[in-house]
Amino acid sequence: MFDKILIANRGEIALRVIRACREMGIQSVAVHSTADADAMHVRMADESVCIGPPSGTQSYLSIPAIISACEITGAQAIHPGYGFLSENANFVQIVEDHGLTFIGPTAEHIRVMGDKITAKDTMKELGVPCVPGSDGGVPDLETAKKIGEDIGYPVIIKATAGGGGRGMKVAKTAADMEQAFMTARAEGKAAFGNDEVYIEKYLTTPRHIEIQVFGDGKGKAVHLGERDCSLQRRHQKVFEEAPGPCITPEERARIGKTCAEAVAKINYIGAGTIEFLYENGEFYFIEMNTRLQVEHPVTEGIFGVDLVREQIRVAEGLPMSFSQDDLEINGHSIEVRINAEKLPNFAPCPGKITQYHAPGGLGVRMDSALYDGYSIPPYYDSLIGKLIVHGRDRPEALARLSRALGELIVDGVDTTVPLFHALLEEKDIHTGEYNIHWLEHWLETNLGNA
Ligand code: MV4
Repeated sequence: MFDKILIANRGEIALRVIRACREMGIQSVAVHSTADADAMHVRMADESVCIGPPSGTQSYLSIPAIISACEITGAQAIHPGYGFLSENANFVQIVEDHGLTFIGPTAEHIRVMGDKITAKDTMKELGVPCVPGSDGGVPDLETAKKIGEDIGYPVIIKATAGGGGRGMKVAKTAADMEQAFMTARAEGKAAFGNDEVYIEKYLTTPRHIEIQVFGDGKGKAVHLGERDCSLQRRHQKVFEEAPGPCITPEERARIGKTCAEAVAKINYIGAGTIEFLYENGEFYFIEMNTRLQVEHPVTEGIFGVDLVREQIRVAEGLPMSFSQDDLEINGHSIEVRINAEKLPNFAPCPGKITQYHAPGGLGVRMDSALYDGYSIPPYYDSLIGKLIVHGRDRPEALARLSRALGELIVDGVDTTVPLFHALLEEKDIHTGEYNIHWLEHWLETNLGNA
Protein backbone atom coordinates (compact mmCIF):
# COMPACT_ATOMS: atom_id res chain seq x y z
CA MET A 1 0.00 0.00 0.00
CA PHE A 2 1.17 3.54 -0.65
CA ASP A 3 1.94 5.62 2.40
CA LYS A 4 2.84 8.76 0.43
CA ILE A 5 1.54 10.15 -2.87
CA LEU A 6 2.88 13.15 -4.76
CA ILE A 7 0.37 15.28 -6.64
CA ALA A 8 1.85 16.67 -9.85
CA ASN A 9 -0.72 19.42 -10.21
CA ARG A 10 -2.16 22.59 -8.65
CA GLY A 11 -5.49 24.29 -7.94
CA GLU A 12 -8.76 22.56 -7.20
CA ILE A 13 -7.71 19.19 -8.64
CA ALA A 14 -4.67 19.04 -6.34
CA LEU A 15 -7.04 19.60 -3.37
CA ARG A 16 -9.36 16.92 -4.73
CA VAL A 17 -6.53 14.35 -4.66
CA ILE A 18 -5.17 15.50 -1.26
CA ARG A 19 -8.66 15.01 0.22
CA ALA A 20 -8.88 11.45 -1.11
CA CYS A 21 -5.40 10.70 0.27
CA ARG A 22 -6.32 12.04 3.70
CA GLU A 23 -9.47 9.91 3.88
CA MET A 24 -7.38 6.86 2.98
CA GLY A 25 -4.69 7.63 5.57
CA ILE A 26 -2.08 8.35 2.88
CA GLN A 27 0.42 11.22 3.26
CA SER A 28 0.31 13.83 0.47
CA VAL A 29 3.10 15.81 -1.14
CA ALA A 30 2.32 19.02 -3.03
CA VAL A 31 4.66 20.40 -5.68
CA HIS A 32 4.54 24.05 -6.65
CA SER A 33 6.11 26.77 -8.73
CA THR A 34 7.52 29.92 -7.10
CA ALA A 35 4.30 31.69 -8.17
CA ASP A 36 2.26 29.17 -6.14
CA ALA A 37 4.16 29.33 -2.83
CA ASP A 38 0.98 30.65 -1.13
CA ALA A 39 -1.45 28.41 -3.01
CA MET A 40 -4.04 26.37 -1.12
CA HIS A 41 -2.72 23.00 -2.35
CA VAL A 42 0.62 23.79 -0.69
CA ARG A 43 -1.14 24.67 2.56
CA MET A 44 -3.38 21.64 2.53
CA ALA A 45 -0.81 18.94 1.69
CA ASP A 46 1.27 17.25 4.40
CA GLU A 47 4.51 18.34 2.69
CA SER A 48 5.49 20.50 -0.25
CA VAL A 49 8.40 20.93 -2.63
CA CYS A 50 9.12 23.96 -4.81
CA ILE A 51 9.90 22.61 -8.30
CA GLY A 52 10.65 25.67 -10.39
CA PRO A 53 9.81 29.13 -11.69
CA PRO A 54 6.25 30.27 -12.61
CA SER A 55 6.12 28.97 -16.18
CA GLY A 56 4.30 25.63 -16.35
CA THR A 57 6.95 24.26 -18.68
CA GLN A 58 9.61 24.76 -16.03
CA SER A 59 7.54 23.55 -13.06
CA TYR A 60 4.37 21.43 -13.35
CA LEU A 61 5.61 20.05 -16.67
CA SER A 62 9.22 19.51 -15.58
CA ILE A 63 9.69 15.73 -15.42
CA PRO A 64 13.15 15.83 -13.75
CA ALA A 65 11.88 18.25 -11.07
CA ILE A 66 8.87 16.07 -10.28
CA ILE A 67 10.85 12.82 -10.15
CA SER A 68 13.40 14.55 -7.87
CA ALA A 69 10.59 15.72 -5.57
CA CYS A 70 9.47 12.08 -5.23
CA GLU A 71 12.99 10.99 -4.36
CA ILE A 72 13.46 13.78 -1.81
CA THR A 73 10.15 13.09 -0.03
CA GLY A 74 9.95 9.33 -0.44
CA ALA A 75 6.62 9.44 -2.29
CA GLN A 76 5.92 6.09 -3.94
CA ALA A 77 3.29 7.17 -6.44
CA ILE A 78 2.30 10.19 -8.52
CA HIS A 79 -1.23 11.41 -9.19
CA PRO A 80 -1.16 13.67 -12.28
CA GLY A 81 -4.63 15.25 -11.96
CA TYR A 82 -5.83 16.51 -15.37
CA GLY A 83 -3.89 18.57 -17.92
CA PHE A 84 -0.11 18.99 -17.41
CA LEU A 85 1.51 15.50 -17.49
CA SER A 86 -1.69 13.47 -17.13
CA GLU A 87 -1.68 12.12 -20.70
CA ASN A 88 2.07 12.10 -21.36
CA ALA A 89 3.09 8.50 -22.16
CA ASN A 90 6.79 9.40 -21.98
CA PHE A 91 6.31 10.69 -18.42
CA VAL A 92 4.56 7.47 -17.38
CA GLN A 93 7.50 5.46 -18.75
CA ILE A 94 10.00 7.58 -16.81
CA VAL A 95 7.95 7.31 -13.59
CA GLU A 96 7.97 3.52 -13.89
CA ASP A 97 11.68 3.41 -14.78
CA HIS A 98 12.31 5.12 -11.42
CA GLY A 99 10.42 2.42 -9.55
CA LEU A 100 7.47 4.74 -8.88
CA THR A 101 3.77 4.15 -9.65
CA PHE A 102 1.82 6.37 -12.01
CA ILE A 103 -1.78 6.62 -10.79
CA GLY A 104 -3.46 6.24 -14.15
CA PRO A 105 -3.39 4.13 -17.30
CA THR A 106 -0.32 2.51 -18.86
CA ALA A 107 2.01 4.40 -21.20
CA GLU A 108 0.81 2.11 -23.99
CA HIS A 109 -2.89 2.94 -23.51
CA ILE A 110 -2.12 6.65 -23.32
CA ARG A 111 -0.09 6.39 -26.54
CA VAL A 112 -2.78 4.45 -28.42
CA MET A 113 -5.58 6.86 -27.41
CA GLY A 114 -3.39 9.96 -27.94
CA ASP A 115 -3.25 9.22 -31.65
CA LYS A 116 -6.83 9.65 -32.86
CA ILE A 117 -6.46 7.28 -35.84
CA THR A 118 -5.07 4.45 -33.69
CA ALA A 119 -7.71 5.19 -31.04
CA LYS A 120 -10.51 4.91 -33.60
CA ASP A 121 -9.05 1.74 -35.18
CA THR A 122 -8.80 0.19 -31.71
CA MET A 123 -12.35 1.15 -30.71
CA LYS A 124 -13.81 -0.05 -34.01
CA GLU A 125 -12.03 -3.38 -33.51
CA LEU A 126 -13.50 -3.56 -29.98
CA GLY A 127 -17.04 -3.11 -31.29
CA VAL A 128 -17.55 0.57 -30.35
CA PRO A 129 -19.67 2.47 -32.93
CA CYS A 130 -17.63 5.15 -34.77
CA VAL A 131 -18.38 8.07 -37.10
CA PRO A 132 -18.34 6.82 -40.73
CA GLY A 133 -15.23 7.97 -42.57
CA SER A 134 -11.81 7.08 -43.92
CA ASP A 135 -10.27 3.77 -42.94
CA GLY A 136 -7.27 5.20 -41.10
CA GLY A 137 -5.06 8.01 -42.42
CA VAL A 138 -5.63 9.82 -45.72
CA PRO A 139 -2.28 10.20 -47.56
CA ASP A 140 -3.12 12.82 -50.21
CA LEU A 141 -5.70 15.23 -51.61
CA GLU A 142 -6.71 12.85 -54.40
CA THR A 143 -7.65 10.15 -51.87
CA ALA A 144 -9.39 12.78 -49.71
CA LYS A 145 -11.61 13.86 -52.64
CA LYS A 146 -12.49 10.24 -53.39
CA ILE A 147 -13.50 9.66 -49.75
CA GLY A 148 -15.54 12.88 -49.81
CA GLU A 149 -17.53 11.59 -52.80
CA ASP A 150 -17.95 8.15 -51.16
CA ILE A 151 -19.27 9.27 -47.75
CA GLY A 152 -20.95 12.44 -49.00
CA TYR A 153 -20.49 16.06 -47.92
CA PRO A 154 -20.20 17.73 -45.48
CA VAL A 155 -17.07 16.03 -44.13
CA ILE A 156 -14.57 16.97 -41.46
CA ILE A 157 -10.79 16.58 -41.80
CA LYS A 158 -9.03 15.97 -38.48
CA ALA A 159 -5.35 15.85 -37.53
CA THR A 160 -4.60 12.51 -35.86
CA ALA A 161 -2.52 14.23 -33.17
CA GLY A 162 -5.22 16.91 -32.66
CA GLY A 163 -7.66 17.36 -29.84
CA GLY A 164 -9.52 20.19 -28.25
CA GLY A 165 -10.62 21.31 -31.69
CA ARG A 166 -7.14 22.03 -33.07
CA GLY A 167 -6.25 20.77 -36.54
CA MET A 168 -9.88 20.30 -37.55
CA LYS A 169 -11.51 21.64 -40.76
CA VAL A 170 -14.98 21.18 -42.23
CA ALA A 171 -15.47 20.80 -46.00
CA LYS A 172 -19.11 21.64 -46.80
CA THR A 173 -18.78 20.64 -50.45
CA ALA A 174 -16.18 19.14 -52.80
CA ALA A 175 -15.08 22.69 -53.63
CA ASP A 176 -13.89 23.17 -50.01
CA MET A 177 -11.85 19.96 -49.87
CA GLU A 178 -8.48 21.23 -51.09
CA GLN A 179 -8.39 24.18 -48.69
CA ALA A 180 -9.71 22.14 -45.71
CA PHE A 181 -7.41 19.17 -46.29
CA MET A 182 -4.26 21.31 -46.68
CA THR A 183 -5.10 23.49 -43.64
CA ALA A 184 -5.85 20.55 -41.33
CA ARG A 185 -2.54 18.96 -42.38
CA ALA A 186 -0.56 22.17 -41.90
CA GLU A 187 -2.13 22.78 -38.47
CA GLY A 188 -1.36 19.22 -37.38
CA LYS A 189 2.24 19.66 -38.51
CA ALA A 190 2.64 23.07 -36.85
CA ALA A 191 0.90 22.28 -33.55
CA PHE A 192 1.90 18.64 -33.02
CA GLY A 193 4.69 17.88 -35.50
CA ASN A 194 2.41 15.33 -37.16
CA ASP A 195 0.67 15.99 -40.48
CA GLU A 196 -1.34 12.77 -40.62
CA VAL A 197 -5.08 13.41 -41.06
CA TYR A 198 -8.29 11.38 -41.33
CA ILE A 199 -11.77 12.15 -42.60
CA GLU A 200 -15.23 11.71 -41.08
CA LYS A 201 -18.78 12.48 -42.07
CA TYR A 202 -19.53 15.87 -40.46
CA LEU A 203 -22.43 15.64 -38.00
CA THR A 204 -24.20 19.00 -38.04
CA THR A 205 -26.15 19.17 -34.75
CA PRO A 206 -24.92 16.47 -32.34
CA ARG A 207 -24.70 16.47 -28.58
CA HIS A 208 -21.41 15.71 -26.80
CA ILE A 209 -22.06 12.64 -24.67
CA GLU A 210 -19.18 10.96 -22.85
CA ILE A 211 -19.19 7.63 -21.04
CA GLN A 212 -17.20 7.26 -17.81
CA VAL A 213 -15.41 3.92 -17.65
CA PHE A 214 -13.22 2.43 -14.97
CA GLY A 215 -10.94 -0.64 -15.15
CA ASP A 216 -8.89 -2.65 -12.67
CA GLY A 217 -6.12 -3.45 -15.17
CA LYS A 218 -6.89 -7.16 -14.86
CA GLY A 219 -9.74 -7.53 -17.28
CA LYS A 220 -12.54 -6.18 -15.11
CA ALA A 221 -14.24 -2.90 -15.99
CA VAL A 222 -17.46 -1.00 -15.36
CA HIS A 223 -19.20 2.04 -16.81
CA LEU A 224 -20.64 4.90 -14.77
CA GLY A 225 -23.13 6.20 -17.28
CA GLU A 226 -22.79 9.35 -19.34
CA ARG A 227 -22.25 13.07 -18.96
CA ASP A 228 -23.71 15.59 -21.38
CA CYS A 229 -21.04 18.23 -22.02
CA SER A 230 -22.57 19.88 -25.08
CA LEU A 231 -22.44 23.40 -23.62
CA GLN A 232 -18.99 24.51 -24.73
CA ARG A 233 -17.30 27.65 -25.97
CA ARG A 234 -14.29 27.24 -28.25
CA HIS A 235 -13.93 23.62 -27.13
CA GLN A 236 -13.93 24.60 -23.46
CA LYS A 237 -16.75 23.01 -21.49
CA VAL A 238 -18.70 25.39 -19.28
CA PHE A 239 -21.71 23.38 -17.98
CA GLU A 240 -21.86 19.60 -17.59
CA GLU A 241 -24.54 17.27 -16.28
CA ALA A 242 -25.29 13.65 -15.50
CA PRO A 243 -27.33 11.81 -16.49
CA GLY A 244 -27.71 13.22 -20.01
CA PRO A 245 -31.18 14.79 -20.34
CA CYS A 246 -31.84 12.99 -23.63
CA ILE A 247 -30.45 9.51 -22.88
CA THR A 248 -32.87 6.69 -22.02
CA PRO A 249 -32.01 3.95 -19.50
CA GLU A 250 -31.95 1.45 -22.40
CA GLU A 251 -29.52 3.56 -24.44
CA ARG A 252 -27.31 4.04 -21.37
CA ALA A 253 -27.23 0.33 -20.57
CA ARG A 254 -26.37 -0.54 -24.17
CA ILE A 255 -23.60 1.99 -24.89
CA GLY A 256 -22.30 1.60 -21.33
CA LYS A 257 -21.98 -2.17 -21.71
CA THR A 258 -20.21 -1.75 -25.05
CA CYS A 259 -17.71 0.68 -23.50
CA ALA A 260 -17.09 -1.35 -20.35
CA GLU A 261 -16.53 -4.53 -22.39
CA ALA A 262 -14.16 -2.69 -24.73
CA VAL A 263 -11.91 -1.38 -21.95
CA ALA A 264 -12.10 -4.68 -20.05
CA LYS A 265 -10.78 -6.45 -23.15
CA ILE A 266 -7.65 -4.26 -23.27
CA ASN A 267 -7.05 -4.56 -19.46
CA TYR A 268 -7.51 -0.83 -19.08
CA ILE A 269 -6.59 0.47 -15.62
CA GLY A 270 -8.15 3.43 -13.83
CA ALA A 271 -10.52 6.16 -15.01
CA GLY A 272 -11.22 6.77 -18.68
CA THR A 273 -13.74 8.69 -20.73
CA ILE A 274 -15.05 7.56 -24.09
CA GLU A 275 -16.35 10.58 -26.02
CA PHE A 276 -19.22 10.32 -28.45
CA LEU A 277 -21.23 12.56 -30.68
CA TYR A 278 -24.91 11.70 -30.27
CA GLU A 279 -27.38 12.49 -33.03
CA ASN A 280 -30.78 10.99 -33.93
CA GLY A 281 -30.52 8.32 -31.27
CA GLU A 282 -27.09 7.05 -32.40
CA PHE A 283 -23.70 7.18 -30.68
CA TYR A 284 -20.54 7.86 -32.71
CA PHE A 285 -17.13 7.47 -31.03
CA ILE A 286 -14.73 10.39 -31.53
CA GLU A 287 -11.96 10.21 -28.90
CA MET A 288 -10.94 8.61 -25.62
CA ASN A 289 -9.43 10.53 -22.70
CA THR A 290 -7.12 8.48 -20.49
CA ARG A 291 -7.41 10.65 -17.37
CA LEU A 292 -9.73 11.77 -14.62
CA GLN A 293 -11.72 14.64 -16.13
CA VAL A 294 -12.56 18.08 -14.78
CA GLU A 295 -16.26 17.17 -14.77
CA HIS A 296 -15.89 13.83 -12.90
CA PRO A 297 -17.83 15.21 -9.86
CA VAL A 298 -21.20 15.00 -11.65
CA THR A 299 -20.65 11.27 -12.07
CA GLU A 300 -19.60 11.00 -8.42
CA GLY A 301 -22.77 12.90 -7.52
CA ILE A 302 -25.21 10.50 -9.15
CA PHE A 303 -23.38 7.27 -8.27
CA GLY A 304 -22.10 8.24 -4.81
CA VAL A 305 -18.59 6.94 -5.50
CA ASP A 306 -15.16 8.52 -5.01
CA LEU A 307 -13.34 8.11 -8.32
CA VAL A 308 -9.96 9.31 -6.99
CA ARG A 309 -10.09 6.74 -4.20
CA GLU A 310 -10.77 4.06 -6.81
CA GLN A 311 -7.85 5.30 -8.95
CA ILE A 312 -5.54 4.94 -5.96
CA ARG A 313 -6.92 1.48 -5.08
CA VAL A 314 -6.39 -0.02 -8.53
CA ALA A 315 -2.94 1.58 -8.80
CA GLU A 316 -2.09 -0.32 -5.59
CA GLY A 317 -3.30 -3.54 -7.23
CA LEU A 318 -6.51 -3.68 -5.17
CA PRO A 319 -9.88 -4.44 -6.77
CA MET A 320 -12.40 -1.67 -7.42
CA SER A 321 -14.72 -1.30 -4.44
CA PHE A 322 -17.88 -1.83 -6.55
CA SER A 323 -19.10 -3.94 -9.46
CA GLN A 324 -21.49 -2.95 -12.24
CA ASP A 325 -24.48 -4.31 -10.32
CA ASP A 326 -23.69 -2.05 -7.35
CA LEU A 327 -23.90 1.07 -9.53
CA GLU A 328 -27.27 2.73 -9.52
CA ILE A 329 -28.10 6.29 -10.58
CA ASN A 330 -29.52 8.50 -7.88
CA GLY A 331 -30.94 11.86 -9.01
CA HIS A 332 -29.23 14.46 -11.14
CA SER A 333 -25.95 16.42 -10.92
CA ILE A 334 -24.82 19.60 -12.67
CA GLU A 335 -21.40 21.28 -12.68
CA VAL A 336 -20.61 24.81 -13.77
CA ARG A 337 -17.05 25.96 -14.32
CA ILE A 338 -16.19 29.20 -12.57
CA ASN A 339 -13.39 30.86 -14.53
CA ALA A 340 -11.57 34.10 -13.72
CA GLU A 341 -12.64 35.60 -17.04
CA LYS A 342 -14.29 38.82 -18.13
CA LEU A 343 -17.46 38.60 -20.21
CA PRO A 344 -18.44 38.97 -22.98
CA ASN A 345 -15.17 37.75 -24.48
CA PHE A 346 -13.91 35.49 -21.71
CA ALA A 347 -10.62 37.40 -21.37
CA PRO A 348 -8.53 35.92 -18.52
CA CYS A 349 -8.84 38.03 -15.40
CA PRO A 350 -6.17 37.15 -12.81
CA GLY A 351 -5.81 39.24 -9.65
CA LYS A 352 -6.45 39.41 -5.93
CA ILE A 353 -9.55 37.84 -4.38
CA THR A 354 -10.81 40.43 -1.91
CA GLN A 355 -13.70 38.30 -0.69
CA TYR A 356 -14.58 34.62 -1.14
CA HIS A 357 -17.60 32.85 0.24
CA ALA A 358 -18.47 29.32 -0.88
CA PRO A 359 -22.10 28.23 -1.08
CA GLY A 360 -23.27 25.30 1.04
CA GLY A 361 -26.29 23.33 2.12
CA LEU A 362 -27.88 20.12 0.91
CA GLY A 363 -26.63 18.87 -2.46
CA VAL A 364 -23.94 21.53 -2.92
CA ARG A 365 -20.24 20.84 -3.54
CA MET A 366 -17.74 23.59 -4.22
CA ASP A 367 -14.35 22.38 -5.49
CA SER A 368 -12.05 25.39 -5.42
CA ALA A 369 -8.60 26.38 -4.18
CA LEU A 370 -9.65 30.00 -3.58
CA TYR A 371 -9.45 31.78 -0.21
CA ASP A 372 -9.85 35.36 1.02
CA GLY A 373 -6.82 37.41 0.00
CA TYR A 374 -5.50 34.85 -2.51
CA SER A 375 -3.93 36.24 -5.69
CA ILE A 376 -4.77 34.29 -8.85
CA PRO A 377 -1.50 34.12 -10.78
CA PRO A 378 -1.58 34.91 -14.52
CA TYR A 379 0.45 31.86 -15.59
CA TYR A 380 -2.08 29.04 -15.55
CA ASP A 381 -5.59 27.99 -16.54
CA SER A 382 -8.39 30.40 -15.62
CA LEU A 383 -10.52 27.71 -13.89
CA ILE A 384 -10.83 28.86 -10.26
CA GLY A 385 -13.68 26.69 -9.07
CA LYS A 386 -16.33 24.17 -9.90
CA LEU A 387 -19.79 24.40 -8.39
CA ILE A 388 -21.46 21.00 -8.42
CA VAL A 389 -25.05 20.49 -7.32
CA HIS A 390 -27.12 17.38 -6.84
CA GLY A 391 -30.90 17.06 -6.72
CA ARG A 392 -33.46 14.25 -6.72
CA ASP A 393 -34.24 15.17 -10.31
CA ARG A 394 -33.11 17.67 -12.96
CA PRO A 395 -35.52 20.50 -12.01
CA GLU A 396 -34.40 20.24 -8.38
CA ALA A 397 -30.73 20.32 -9.44
CA LEU A 398 -31.36 23.43 -11.57
CA ALA A 399 -33.17 25.21 -8.72
CA ARG A 400 -30.35 24.28 -6.37
CA LEU A 401 -27.77 25.59 -8.85
CA SER A 402 -29.55 28.92 -9.00
CA ARG A 403 -29.75 29.09 -5.20
CA ALA A 404 -26.06 28.15 -4.73
CA LEU A 405 -24.85 30.64 -7.37
CA GLY A 406 -26.72 33.30 -5.41
CA GLU A 407 -24.78 32.44 -2.25
CA LEU A 408 -21.37 32.38 -3.94
CA ILE A 409 -19.21 35.46 -3.48
CA VAL A 410 -16.02 35.91 -5.54
CA ASP A 411 -14.93 39.56 -5.35
CA GLY A 412 -11.85 41.21 -6.83
CA VAL A 413 -11.85 39.55 -10.24
CA ASP A 414 -14.43 39.02 -12.99
CA THR A 415 -15.85 35.52 -13.27
CA THR A 416 -18.19 33.45 -15.43
CA VAL A 417 -20.84 33.45 -12.66
CA PRO A 418 -23.10 36.03 -14.42
CA LEU A 419 -23.19 33.76 -17.47
CA PHE A 420 -24.75 30.98 -15.39
CA HIS A 421 -27.37 33.26 -13.86
CA ALA A 422 -28.33 34.27 -17.41
CA LEU A 423 -28.34 30.69 -18.74
CA LEU A 424 -30.69 29.64 -15.93
CA GLU A 425 -33.26 32.07 -17.39
CA GLU A 426 -33.29 30.15 -20.68
CA LYS A 427 -36.12 27.76 -21.54
CA ASP A 428 -33.78 25.47 -23.53
CA ILE A 429 -31.62 24.94 -20.45
CA HIS A 430 -34.69 23.88 -18.48
CA THR A 431 -35.99 21.56 -21.23
CA GLY A 432 -32.49 20.21 -21.92
CA GLU A 433 -32.85 21.00 -25.62
CA TYR A 434 -29.34 22.02 -26.59
CA ASN A 435 -26.52 20.71 -28.78
CA ILE A 436 -22.80 21.48 -29.28
CA HIS A 437 -23.59 24.75 -31.10
CA TRP A 438 -26.26 26.09 -28.72
CA LEU A 439 -23.95 28.06 -26.41
CA GLU A 440 -21.89 29.80 -29.09
CA HIS A 441 -25.12 30.83 -30.81
CA TRP A 442 -26.56 32.08 -27.51
CA LEU A 443 -23.38 34.07 -26.72
CA GLU A 444 -23.48 35.69 -30.13
CA THR A 445 -27.14 36.64 -29.82
CA ASN A 446 -27.11 37.74 -26.18
CA LEU A 447 -23.63 39.06 -25.50
CA GLY A 448 -22.51 39.95 -29.01
CA ASN A 449 -19.62 37.57 -28.35
CA ALA A 450 -17.12 37.29 -31.21
C1 MV4 B 1 -16.85 16.33 -34.96
C2 MV4 B 1 -17.95 17.20 -35.14
C3 MV4 B 1 -18.87 16.86 -36.11
N1 MV4 B 1 -18.69 15.74 -36.86
N2 MV4 B 1 -16.72 15.23 -35.72
C4 MV4 B 1 -14.56 19.02 -31.74
C5 MV4 B 1 -13.38 18.70 -30.88
C6 MV4 B 1 -13.14 17.26 -31.01
N3 MV4 B 1 -13.19 16.65 -29.71
C7 MV4 B 1 -14.17 16.71 -31.92
N4 MV4 B 1 -15.00 17.82 -32.33
C8 MV4 B 1 -16.01 17.68 -33.23
N5 MV4 B 1 -15.92 16.56 -34.02
C9 MV4 B 1 -17.63 14.97 -36.65
N6 MV4 B 1 -17.48 13.87 -37.40
C10 MV4 B 1 -18.06 18.32 -34.32
C11 MV4 B 1 -17.08 18.57 -33.36
C12 MV4 B 1 -17.31 19.74 -32.54
C13 MV4 B 1 -17.60 19.63 -31.17
C14 MV4 B 1 -17.64 18.39 -30.54
C15 MV4 B 1 -17.94 18.29 -29.21
C16 MV4 B 1 -18.23 19.44 -28.48
C17 MV4 B 1 -18.19 20.67 -29.07
C18 MV4 B 1 -17.89 20.78 -30.43
C19 MV4 B 1 -17.87 22.03 -31.02
C20 MV4 B 1 -17.56 22.13 -32.35
C21 MV4 B 1 -17.28 21.00 -33.11
